[in-house]
Amino acid sequence: MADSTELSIAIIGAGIAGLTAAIGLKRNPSINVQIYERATELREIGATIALGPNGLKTLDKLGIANALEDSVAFRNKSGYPMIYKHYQTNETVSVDRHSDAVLERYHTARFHRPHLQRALLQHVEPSIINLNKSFASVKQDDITGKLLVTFTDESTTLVDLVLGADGINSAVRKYFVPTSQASWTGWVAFRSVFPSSHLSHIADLPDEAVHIWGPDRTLFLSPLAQGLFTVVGSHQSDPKSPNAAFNDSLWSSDGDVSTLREFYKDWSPVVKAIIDATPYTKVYPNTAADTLSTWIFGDGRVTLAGDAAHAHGGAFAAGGSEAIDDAWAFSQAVLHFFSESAYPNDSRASKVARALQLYAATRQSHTKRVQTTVQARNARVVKRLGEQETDGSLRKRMTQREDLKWIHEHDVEAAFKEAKRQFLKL
Ligand SMILES: Cc1cc2nc3c(=O)[nH]c(=O)nc-3n(C[C@H](O)[C@H](O)[C@H](O)COP(=O)(O)OP(=O)(O)OC[C@H]3O[C@@H](n4cnc5c(N)ncnc54)[C@H](O)[C@@H]3O)c2cc1C
Ligand SMILES: *[C@@H]1O[C@H](CO)[C@@H](O)[C@H](O)[C@H]1NC(C)=O
Ligand SMILES: *[C@@H]1O[C@H](CO)[C@@H](O)[C@H](O)[C@H]1NC(C)=O
Ligand SMILES: *[C@@H]1O[C@H](CO)[C@@H](O)[C@H](O)[C@H]1NC(C)=O
Ligand SMILES: *[C@@H]1O[C@H](CO)[C@@H](O)[C@H](O)[C@H]1NC(C)=O
Ligand SMILES: CC(=O)N[C@H]1CO[C@H](CO)[C@@H](O)[C@@H]1O
Repeated sequence: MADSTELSIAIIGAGIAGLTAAIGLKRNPSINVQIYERATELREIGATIALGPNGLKTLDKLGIANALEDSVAFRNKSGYPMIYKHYQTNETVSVDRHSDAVLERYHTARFHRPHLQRALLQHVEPSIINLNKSFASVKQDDITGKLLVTFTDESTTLVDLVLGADGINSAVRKYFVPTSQASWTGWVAFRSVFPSSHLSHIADLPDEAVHIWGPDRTLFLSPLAQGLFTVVGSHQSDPKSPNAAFNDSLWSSDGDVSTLREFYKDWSPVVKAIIDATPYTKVYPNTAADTLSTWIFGDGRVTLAGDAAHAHGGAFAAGGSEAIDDAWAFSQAVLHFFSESAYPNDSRASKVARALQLYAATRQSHTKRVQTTVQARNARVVKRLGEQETDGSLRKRMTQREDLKWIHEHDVEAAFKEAKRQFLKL
């Protein structure tokens, strides 16, 4: 008989990926899950985050329906995931559309990040979240054969499996792939979230999520739930240029609203009025890492999810949903091998290894395609820097956008079934 005792899992990072993975694993109460988070409190920081149909559907599958409610998720009745407007005329030049099959419930939604985090935390037993625990290393323990995880405060834990869900600068990823440093893409977002009441004097306020495009930058505007509004300005530099603007900015540091006012001074009156009324801004430099050749480390017992596995920065607003889909696929793969009746004669280590292979087979090629698409797009954007753009070519760029349904409507459940069929011959 194989050992029938519980499986123990350490999830590193209590972000979207880590929390969602823990929720997915709750279906088997004999699996012991602990989350280790570097932060000393689950502070509600960050600005706006979008989830597409893929992530919303996956949350629903996991029973996290509270995250889809209008009290936290903002989506518009027009049903367009995004509306593209001209920076001076305010015309709608182009729109994104959902496929007809996408239920309204899964239409792209925008969140104030703390609202989404709180919706996830409602499903996580607080006692499994260990704060002030920063991952340092993991190796095989000589006596038990288990994984010995060590934190920077020198405390340790013994587990059967480690999930590195520790974000874009993942310490777990760097531990196994020291060269995998995320680097700046040259893009900097200026984000703010504030009560819509700051804008009540503006008559033509957008009541939808709009992406306004100008020749050298864009502006994202959207109402959010609970009477909030978000403004996301942007600046693109060549990251390789030695004196690139904002090259030394720090994630979530204070920005200067007068920079925003300068950026948008030639834009439409409604944009200028909104920017004038924006009370503050924070700066978020966008970073991305190269694709990894493998997602499985530590003798088949360590893997990654979310930004840790495939950091491509904020591009296409896909990171949140991908983290959720990773977490779902990870938990399903583990549950497949660790359910009461499955594989009674296999060792725990062999089941863990196969679960991680099934997970990687479900997710790695899809997220690699997302990353390489983002890299190609970033290269095009940097190449265009400094070019004078005619109004005609701006409009052409706006209407000839790539169709990204394959990202936002990706069906992770179908991918999981296909991976099972190919990998397990089921
Ligand atoms: C504070 C914050 C604000 C953000 N705001 C936005 C936003 O406004 N808009 C947007 O589009 N995206 C934002 N993101 C990014 C977005 O959340 C991610 O792209 C996406 O959700 C992927 O989530 P993740 O769980 O993989 O990573 P993250 O959400 O980054 O979570 C990683 C978690 O791991 C923890 N961690 C890091 N290192 C260690 C370590 N060594 N040991 C233990 N724990 C560790 C971090 O503290 C964090 O809680 C933000 C991320 C963070 C951390
Ligand atoms: C976090 O852990 C360190 C090291 O153990 C400790 O010195 C510090 O006081 C802790 N911080 C909080 C807020 O608990
Ligand atoms: C901008 O466009 C929206 C809808 O497309 C419209 O409601 C609004 O009146 C316009 N505002 C201005 C200033 O033209
Ligand atoms: C950033 O650019 C400034 C000049 O604007 C330069 O002095 C500095 O060395 C650059 N820093 C980095 C990290 O490249
Ligand atoms: C497990 O092993 C037992 C004894 O060797 C055997 O009878 C049984 O068929 C095996 N079960 C599976 C699912 O392989
Ligand atoms: C263009 C459009 O359909 N806008 C709608 C967005 O949703 C609000 C209500 O949620 C409607 O009032 C707008 O007409």
